[in-house]
Amino acid sequence: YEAWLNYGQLKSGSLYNQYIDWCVELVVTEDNETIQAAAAEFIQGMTSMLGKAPLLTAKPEGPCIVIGTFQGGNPLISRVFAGERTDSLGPEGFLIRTNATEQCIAVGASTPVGILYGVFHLLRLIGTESEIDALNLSMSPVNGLRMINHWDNFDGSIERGYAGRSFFYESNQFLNDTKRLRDYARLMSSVGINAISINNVNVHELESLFITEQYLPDIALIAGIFRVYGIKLFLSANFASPIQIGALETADPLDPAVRQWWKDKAGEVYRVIPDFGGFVVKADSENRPGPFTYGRDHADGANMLGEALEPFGGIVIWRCFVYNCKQDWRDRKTDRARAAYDHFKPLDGRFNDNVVLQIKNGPMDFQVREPVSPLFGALEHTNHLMEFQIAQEYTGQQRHLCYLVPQWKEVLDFNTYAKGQTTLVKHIVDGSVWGNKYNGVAAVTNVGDDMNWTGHGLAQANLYGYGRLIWNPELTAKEIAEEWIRLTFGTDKGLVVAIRGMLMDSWRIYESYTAPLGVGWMVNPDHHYGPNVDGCEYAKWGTYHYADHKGIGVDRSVKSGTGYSGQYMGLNASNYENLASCPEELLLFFHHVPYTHVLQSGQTVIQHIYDTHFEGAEQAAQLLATWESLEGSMDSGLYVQVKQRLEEQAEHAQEWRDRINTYFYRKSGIEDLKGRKIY
Ligand code: GCW
Repeated sequence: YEAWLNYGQLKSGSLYNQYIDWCVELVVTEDNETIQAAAAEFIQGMTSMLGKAPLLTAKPEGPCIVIGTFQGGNPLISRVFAGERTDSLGPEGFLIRTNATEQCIAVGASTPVGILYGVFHLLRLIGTESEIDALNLSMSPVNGLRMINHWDNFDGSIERGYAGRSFFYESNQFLNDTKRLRDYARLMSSVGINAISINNVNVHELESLFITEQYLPDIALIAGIFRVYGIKLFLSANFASPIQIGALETADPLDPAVRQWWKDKAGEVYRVIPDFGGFVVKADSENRPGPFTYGRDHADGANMLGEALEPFGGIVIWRCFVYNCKQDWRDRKTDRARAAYDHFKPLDGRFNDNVVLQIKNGPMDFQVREPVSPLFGALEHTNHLMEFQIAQEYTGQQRHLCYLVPQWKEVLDFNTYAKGQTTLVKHIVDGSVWGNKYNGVAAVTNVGDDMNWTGHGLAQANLYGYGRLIWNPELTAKEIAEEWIRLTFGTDKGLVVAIRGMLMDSWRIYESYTAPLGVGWMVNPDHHYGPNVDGCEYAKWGTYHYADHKGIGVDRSVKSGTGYSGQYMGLNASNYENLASCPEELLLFFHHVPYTHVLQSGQTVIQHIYDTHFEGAEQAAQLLATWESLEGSMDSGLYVQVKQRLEEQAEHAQEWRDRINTYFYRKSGIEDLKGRKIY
């Protein structure tokens, strides 16, 4: 339950002595709830890690830890950071300095939340057993908004939730479990999350009422807990609210009465929650209402809400997941991959300053492998956020191990060629390329009321890793994995290396026994779990692989296909366009090829499918074997829980292997060169 904040007892030794020496006293002089929360966290963490509580004091008598804002009047902080240039730290950054003369380790920041982040960092250093004798650190988050989206429903269910039920609601009531909410806020804040939307983007009837006086007091309670930890609360809003919960007959964004309704509504919300973050909106997407009903476009819709929130400093986060979800599978012209770009690129420059578009990382929907959405780089005059999915909807639903940080890193490191030869996605989303006022990353979370938050114990690494990565996209996936393991399991070398290896290999393993070469979607419709090669093939959702007896893949070239590859810039467009230069992991995303097409490895596509599926299933079994070798070196409850999931994964990987191999063997009639068993 404590996850990476379990603050396990450290072993005695030289580092332990170092920590004991420095942490005799904790000096705090400011009476601010966030700084007090930081102090409480430090005392809890140190007491648990060292078995000895630091003494809280305003005047130290010897070596100490001191925390405070630069302008907060603490003389020790003033002396340690005298003459320091602190403006570039920003409102959320912090400094940590070991000062031998003053006999202290000082955590300084411009704001209380900076102090809190600094304290969490110091605890992380100690928890991972790092030296603290000579610290000289300056850290600030790279991304402005570091957001979590919940898809929790008021009835307690969670759309695409794989870790139990909601801990916000049950049976259309607020649970108001303040302890759990506070612990959740601590977890999120410890990895730098500063914004959380607490209800599903599919806003149903009762959730539409969240912005009324009936429920605002409950929401305010959650916002109050979040506030202490530097987190702004957001709500998903129903675009049709003026009709649904107001007395209007239209939700037309250009209708003056509708505009006034939203302005009044914003006023009501801010009276109860003065620092309310704003609205997240899924409009004209998968049957949700939106401006299209009134012949208006997304800029009209988003700007109307922007205008209403503007006087209060709120923002509108408007999702770009807009596509035709009633496609006829016979229609080979419409390409869902094109949709976000086709809808939003023409609107670039028309959005208000406090409107932020939220774009899924890929053009389809969080598949195990997709190209990066071509909207990154294409929007020069519009605030926008990246949207990732921590919830493993298509990546094993927290029953399979799939550490997603390497995937997210690939996306962030992608070169768009948008402004010169090197224009990486991470520099677009952090706002530095176009100078966006609002920037950052959001992600659909993977938590629920399961005791361990994420169902699969190792899925906590994705939650932790998401926060750490978007705070600083320069961290490597391996560093992040290692940090998480050390904080969660302790610093035993063998354990760290083994679990790190499992995490680092897991995405590739999952990819290899599921959908080959970027084609995606070979899952059961509705719940999206498990193999079903044709599960989405004749569906209305625009999700096809077009396998026949000769070949497979979607031709998205400009020359002969849907033209999607033409949405990219620079070398990307030509690389994807041409079969010869298309990166092979995305081959079937961009091209339809015969099974006999020869890959760079010298193997045919069909043989590649057979090989990767056999290997993937073997590697899944190996994950289990590695885990079993760790028995006895960790808490047995955790060991058993993860073991059960890995057993399921190993077994289920065989199902994937056999279904996919059999399907393609029967379609193609081509034998496996290695003569393995295919059914
Ligand atoms: O991937 C799809 C999911 C839906 C989800 C939608 C979205 C919240 O299957 O469950 O709806 O994406 O992102 O809006």
